[in-house]
Formats: sequence, structure tokens, C-alpha cells
Amino acid sequence: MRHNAGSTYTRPARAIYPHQWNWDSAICSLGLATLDAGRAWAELETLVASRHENGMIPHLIYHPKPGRSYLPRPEWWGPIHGFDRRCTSGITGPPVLGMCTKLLYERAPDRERARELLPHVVAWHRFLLTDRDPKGGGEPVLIHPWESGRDNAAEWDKPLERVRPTRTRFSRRDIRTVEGAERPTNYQYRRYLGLADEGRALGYDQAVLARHSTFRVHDPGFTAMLARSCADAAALAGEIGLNELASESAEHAELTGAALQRRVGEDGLCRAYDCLGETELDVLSCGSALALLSPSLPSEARKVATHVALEGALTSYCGVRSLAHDEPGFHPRRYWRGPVWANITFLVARAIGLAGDAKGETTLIDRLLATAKTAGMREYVEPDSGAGLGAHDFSWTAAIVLYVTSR
Ligand code: 2M8
Repeated sequence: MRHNAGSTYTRPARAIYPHQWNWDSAICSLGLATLDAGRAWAELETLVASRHENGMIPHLIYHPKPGRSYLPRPEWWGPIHGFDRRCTSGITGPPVLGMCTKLLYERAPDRERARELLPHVVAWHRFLLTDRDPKGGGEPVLIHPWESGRDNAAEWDKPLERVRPTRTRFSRRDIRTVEGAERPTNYQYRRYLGLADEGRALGYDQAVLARHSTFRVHDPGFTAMLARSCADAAALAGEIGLNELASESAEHAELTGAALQRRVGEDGLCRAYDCLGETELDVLSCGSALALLSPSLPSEARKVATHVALEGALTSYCGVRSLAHDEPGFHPRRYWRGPVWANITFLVARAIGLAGDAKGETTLIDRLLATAKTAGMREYVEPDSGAGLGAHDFSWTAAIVLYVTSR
């Protein structure tokens, strides 16, 4: 992890991801907290420094000298800039920052720094529940698969069919360092880049995109992370004397939690939703397990999702699978379509622990640690063999191992 950590933020993995990513940074701060508390706070401060005027914290913030090693380059988005003038993407990412800020505060309390940071975290939540929630229902509209953090998740297959590829010639550097079979396909990349072009044509007006993007979905994983982050922001704001932010965040948590309650299906699981087709996306992925993060998930739904993660279709001896093994789109080596990721296992473990199931939490954390011990700090692993996949020396895997072993 030190190898990837600069003085103010941590790259996910030097060769393939040479910039700052939103949820990667938030999770990395937890590992850093075990080594150097000041540096951990700097990680989150650097992240919020990239905020946009509307409160959005982008999914990706470019190194000032971006080089040519990562596709898309800043020009694909505009270029557009954050508050600190770094170039950023025009989309957002999974909102674990509120939750990580609270965890960091618990590990390394710094009242002044938390009081500076938290208003930007809450402004981001406010953005997600206004510009990105045109109907005011409490579930942000995602306008790009990258916003879910689970880029090629099988549930995005159908909604992606509508996206018009705008460029056919581009050079993917990711498959120079990682096997192509472990990454998204060219078919998907053409559409990821098509969406970046579409957003640019609309000037990255986020409220317009939430209504008119050709890709618009609700992701229970994203909404649940938001619900948890809002609840955690409310608790932390209360503790450090930011009372208005505390009540606003409590309202946000209630709104998002209620939206997820409405998303619970007949079998007790929350699934993704295609806003354009107005249909549920019938895929069982870790998005359904992440729903456990919502503080107000009904107890029957909590029981079902916990079972699926610990013993059911999403279980693996390595942790929580990104996609159920019996789904038609399942592929044990391909990125978010089957492999096990440490961050997902950690988030689901935490959600289960917070609901009072210490045994379930320990089971998942033990699986995560045993896997890291044999596979090393890999980006993801094969769910049945435990073989390491994707990037080596992956930052959040190391950060999570540091964090959970130093409690
Ligand atoms: C992956 O996504 C980026 C695009 O944002 C990529 O493939 O280039 C995802 O795994 C995402 O969740 C993660 O934040 C990012 C950096 O680790 O890589």
C-alpha cells in the first residue's frame, strides 16, 4: 500500500489505475489510520478537495500530469475540474465516504479536521438526493455503470444495450497489464466511452443527465451505501457539534432507507432497477447483499440477504461473490461478474456485524483474511479456487487487511 500511496492520496494500483478514485481513497484511509493518522485524514481531505460546485464528489480525479496510461483521459469528460483545479471525471462513485469518515474518527479522532470535512460529505449526499433524484424518492439515479463501482456487473447488460457507441477506435491500456479475460469486454468499453461522450454533449449537467441519460438505473448497493453513510454522518455530526448537519443527515438516512424498503422483492431481496425500461433487473449480485448496509432494512429482508451472503448463492469460501454462481452471466474470472472482492466482503461483513450478528461478521472477515494470506493483495480472486486475479498490490485489499487486523 505504501508503494501506491503518495503524500496526499493513494492510487488503487500504480500500473493500471494511476489516479485517485473516490471509494478506493475512502477505504484506503482506514488502512492508513493504522499507520499514520494525519496521512489518513489527508487522504479524505484530498478527496473532498475535488468536489464540484454542485456538491458532487467525482468518481475519478486525475493526477496533474495524467500521462497516456489510463483510458479515458481527462478530455473525454470535458475536461472538467474540481474545486482544487484537478481534472476529474463527470460522474460520481459509490458513497462510502460518510461511513469511512466515521470509522476514521473512531480510530483517530480529530475534531477540527472532522468539522472541516463533514460539510463536504453531506453536500455530496444532498447532491445525490436532489440533482440525481428527480422524483425525490430517495434513490439516486446512476448514469454510468462506473458510478456503481461494479463496472461490468451483469445487471447493467440490458440497460447498456441502449447506449450508442460513439467511437470504435481507442487503445485500452488496462489489458496490457491485466489479462483481457479478467477485464470488461470491448463491447462494454465502447459503451462506457459512449456514455462519457453523451455526458459531455450535455455539458455534464447532472440534473439533466438524471432525466435524459440513455443509461439510468437504481442500484441497491449504491443506495444502501448512501443510507449507511448518511446515518454515520448524522451520528458523527452530532458528536462533533454540527447539529444542523446531524438532523439533515438523519433525514437523508430515513429517506434512502425507506426507498430501499420499497425495493425489497417477493423473495426478500433488493435488486437493481432500470429507470428507462421501468423494470426490475432480475440478477442476483452482491448489490443485493450490500443492501444490508441500510440501517432500516426490514428484518425479514435482512435475514434473507444475510443467508445469501453467508451460505447461499453469493457465498464463497473467499468471501462474498460479485455475482451468484448460477446466474447466466456468471464468469469466475471476469471482474465484477463472479470474482470475490475484498471491499465487498468487508462492507457486507460490517453490515452484518452492525445488525448484531458478530459471528456472521467474523466468518466473512476470516474468509477475507485467509484469502489475502494465500492470494496476496490482489484486486479480486476466483470464487472457487481462490486464485488471485486483476492487479497485484491492490491498495484497498491491503488497507482492509490492515484495518481489520489492527482492531
Ligand atoms: C474499476 O473501475 C475503473 C473505472 O472507474 C476502471 O476499470 O478503469 C472498478 O473496480 C472501480 O470500482 C474502482 O474504483 C476502480 C479503481 O480501483 O477500478
